[in-house]
Amino acid sequence: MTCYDTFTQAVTDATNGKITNAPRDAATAVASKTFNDRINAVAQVKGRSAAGAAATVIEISFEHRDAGGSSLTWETSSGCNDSGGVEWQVGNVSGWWNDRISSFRTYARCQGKHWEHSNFRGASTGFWNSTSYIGNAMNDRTSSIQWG
Ligand SMILES: [Ca+2]
Ligand SMILES: [Ca+2]
Repeated sequence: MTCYDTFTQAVTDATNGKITNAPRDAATAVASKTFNDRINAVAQVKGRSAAGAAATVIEISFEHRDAGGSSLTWETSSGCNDSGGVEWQVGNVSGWWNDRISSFRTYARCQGKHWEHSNFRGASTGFWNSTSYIGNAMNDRTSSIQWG
């Protein structure tokens, strides 16, 4: 996990330089259709390999509701497909981000399912594209995530 001074820098790194002019503020960025479309546009479609491909952003998680506070950008080598099942997962959201997430937005045809405990146990959200508030049952409780 890497910390960045600005969201712009985080996105530049996450996309391997494909997007270098994202807004400095993550909340502004994810509210922008232009930004969201560009993140999706540079995503690699799962199953198609591309040498030197950009890293694909599959979710941006936020500390507070309404895309507020600190942000965490989840990147993978490709996005999700529409065939069901789980394409990506993280079994342990460790460190400062454990039990912090209050809102999120997904990209690259992925939907995110947030779990209360590590290794996909306890309460969970559904597979959601985006939420301005993860709900009282899951607020500040995410400890693992699946994307499909
Ligand atoms: Ca929070
Ligand atoms: Ca938890």
